[in-house]
Amino acid sequence: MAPVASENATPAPAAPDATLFAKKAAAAAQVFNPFYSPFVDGDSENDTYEYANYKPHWPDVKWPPLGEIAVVDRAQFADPEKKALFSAAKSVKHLTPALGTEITGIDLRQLSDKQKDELALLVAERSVVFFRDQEINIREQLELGRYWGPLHVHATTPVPREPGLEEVHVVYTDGSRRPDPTAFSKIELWHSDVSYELQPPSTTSLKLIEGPEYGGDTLWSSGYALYSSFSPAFQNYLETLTAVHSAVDQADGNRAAGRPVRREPVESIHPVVRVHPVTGWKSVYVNPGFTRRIIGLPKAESDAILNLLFHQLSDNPDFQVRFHWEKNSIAIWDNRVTTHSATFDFWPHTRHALRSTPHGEKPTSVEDYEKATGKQAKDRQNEIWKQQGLEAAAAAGNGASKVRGYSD
Ligand SMILES: O=C(O)CCC(=O)C(=O)O
Ligand SMILES: [Fe+2]
Repeated sequence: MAPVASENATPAPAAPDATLFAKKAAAAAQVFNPFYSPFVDGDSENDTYEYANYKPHWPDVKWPPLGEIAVVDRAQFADPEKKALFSAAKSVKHLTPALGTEITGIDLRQLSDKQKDELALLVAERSVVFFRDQEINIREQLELGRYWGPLHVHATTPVPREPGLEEVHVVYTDGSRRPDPTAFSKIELWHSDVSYELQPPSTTSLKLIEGPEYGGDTLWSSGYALYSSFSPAFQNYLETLTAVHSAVDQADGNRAAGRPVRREPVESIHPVVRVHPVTGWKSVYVNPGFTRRIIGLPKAESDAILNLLFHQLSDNPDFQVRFHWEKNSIAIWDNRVTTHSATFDFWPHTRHALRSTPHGEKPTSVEDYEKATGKQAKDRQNEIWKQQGLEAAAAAGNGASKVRGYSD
């Protein structure tokens, strides 16, 4: 079945095809807003699809609120050179200067604890790390996630039909629903997972188990790079701010779609700039999906600042990496220092992925990090320039030359 748009582009047939029109009408009626997982009717008995047991399911259950959870960041135990991980790999390739590294020659089922610690550190530094051809199954993927932190269970997004997998977040769309561009804008799809929680996620993994040959890419944007991009005075100002992250709209959307909300929605106040506990680097921690306002500022100022941050993270390709998935690709990202957004250009193909989501620490402001550790929080870009023997100010330009070259 071809997308409706391209069918419309072809010349009309001599005689109207009633079946085709009926199909088009049905498809047009069954649209979805990707901000909320599309409802797929659960006919589990007659489903011959290979991964039918991992198709989305919304159990009608109630869970208590989440309390504080003890977490230990495994990356702090890692060899900074990551020799155990890198010596086992066939290749380690950085994809952009800001973020994203692809590793080949590693089977994620075979990692030693030492290698898992090093991988957590690599993810903290490079923000997202990709692997292909991974046979790891969802229970093993959960175990790997659990090594990095206690697993989050989502209040609204689907879990697999198969019982006992409530810690899995299912990503699933197929030809029965078409993304509805009237229901969402691209910018609002950028998010950091469940950032409204008191202890939002850290080293998160998503494995694609079925997907289109092309399309359905995911983009990540670096909060470290976003921080580094601003002037020192604006960086200092952002470091003084906190913002509200809210689960309310997500819960309301689910209720409106007739689906259960398993845990009542929460709102949390997090620092606008958080420090990664292991790298010590500063990262802008707001996202269009869940960050609603900056505390204590006039609304116009809060809106203007959030608008700038949201537009920069979603518009600026220098902060981003884009990954094309293949079946059995897995991405592991640090939700503390990135935002991400999927593309929805692959209808009517099926795309199906499973996520394991460890809790991280309560986000730490620059002030709290420096008080607690006695260390100075760092700007990642400055640290890289220093390693390269460059003065940060010189590398950033000292303002002497304002010629705007635009060469083609
Ligand atoms: O579909 C994707 O690529 C990403 C979906 C998503 O945002 C997630 O699983 O966290
Ligand atoms: Fe996400």
